[in-house]
Amino acid sequence: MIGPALRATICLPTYNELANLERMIRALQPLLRDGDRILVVDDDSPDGTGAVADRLAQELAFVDVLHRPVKEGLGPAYLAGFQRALADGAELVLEMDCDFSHDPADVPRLIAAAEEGADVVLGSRYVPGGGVTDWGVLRRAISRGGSIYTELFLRMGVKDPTGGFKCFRRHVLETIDLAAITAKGYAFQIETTYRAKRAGFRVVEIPITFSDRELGHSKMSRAIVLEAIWRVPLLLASKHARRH
Ligand SMILES: Nc1nc2c(ncn2[C@@H]2O[C@H](COP(=O)(O)OP(=O)(O)OP(=O)(O)O)[C@@H](O)[C@H]2O)c(=O)[nH]1
Ligand SMILES: [Mg+2]
Repeated sequence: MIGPALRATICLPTYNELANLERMIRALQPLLRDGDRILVVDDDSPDGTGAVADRLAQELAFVDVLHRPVKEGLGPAYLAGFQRALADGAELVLEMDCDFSHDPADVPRLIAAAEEGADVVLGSRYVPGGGVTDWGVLRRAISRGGSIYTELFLRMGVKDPTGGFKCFRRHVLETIDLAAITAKGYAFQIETTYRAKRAGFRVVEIPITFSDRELGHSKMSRAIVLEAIWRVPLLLASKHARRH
């Protein structure tokens, strides 16, 4: 590590994750260091996830909850979470699914890579040592195809641009124009990394193994895939992606 440990906030977006949220927070708890926090961003889940988040926040000093009134997709939920994490003084801001597709045990490796100098760390399925378990042929094809399509247009040199297990240094989020990002699904993951790259930040991929969720239901949809397909070429044209 270069310098002292950096305070991290893990943003956990939730929509109907009643079966997963408490398990996830309990799994993350022993991995946190002094000052690290978990921020649950719940979009008024009908299954009551928000109430469980409130109970956990009462019980555990390192848990915060951001309640949003309407389900707007992952992108807007993360943007609200990032603002809150930055306002609370986080030096590192992490993104992570709350369905155990991302292994909580990998969090310290993401943080370590940032502390060793990366500006953005991507948990990557498609670098040596990474992978996907449980997925059928169709999901694998969509994911690999999405990575190849993205690289074809954007040339970021990133093997897994649609992944959602990430760590940003606060300076990155302060620099890229978050307010200009309107993407909701995979396109949000691609756009944040693209803006960071275009602004000259150092993006590093570290291998992760992604497992299909065991509990609860996926919110992946055709609309999310289509959004990424039309937004990626537009990013190329976006002048706003440059550093101001
Ligand atoms: N706050 C909020 N969270 C969301 C929203 N959509 C998805 N999430 C959460 O984002 C994380 C990832 O969503 P998933 O449903 O697992 O979707 P996915 O990971 O893209 O797709 P799968 O791989 O099929 O599970 C989970 O923790 C969800 O609860 C949303 O609109 N608002
Ligand atoms: Mg998932």
